[in-house]
Amino acid sequence: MEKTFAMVKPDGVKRGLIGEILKRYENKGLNLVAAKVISPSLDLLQKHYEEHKDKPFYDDLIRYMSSGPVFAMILEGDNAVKMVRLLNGPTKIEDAQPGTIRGDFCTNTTFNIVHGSDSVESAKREILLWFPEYMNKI
Ligand code: YYY
Ligand code: MG
Repeated sequence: MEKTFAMVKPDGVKRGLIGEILKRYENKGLNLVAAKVISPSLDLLQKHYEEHKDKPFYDDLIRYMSSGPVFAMILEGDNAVKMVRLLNGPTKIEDAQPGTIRGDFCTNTTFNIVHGSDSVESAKREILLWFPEYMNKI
């Protein structure tokens, strides 16, 4: 069964949306395999967003992601990687339709409430980064 890494970002946690977001993933048929509330270290965030380190939005992104605890999850199901990204909605907020998490709960591309791995390879990398205790289980 395919696994992916997903996360409710700091504003989602602050706004009390963990339950709402998890419900959407579970309603779709994805199963929660592991979860934790964590205040990520700068080192963890820099590793997580390594691919974006030279982008103009990088500093704002790291500042935002350091602004409070996040809810980190491993979800499992058919096409889990793709399904989470469909439920999350597109990165560019103007393209996020109502019915998606980003489309329903945010107005800004940076403060976009949720993360989902973009490929099976990224999912493996991110699961090991955020859940190192999972090392022997994927
Ligand atoms: O995978 P996803 O989160 O949908 O987008 P990425 O292209 O990986 O960018 C990571 C993160 O960076 C995004 O969730 C918001 C922020 N960001 C931004 O603030 N401005 C952009 N033009 C692109 C991305
Ligand atoms: Mg991404």
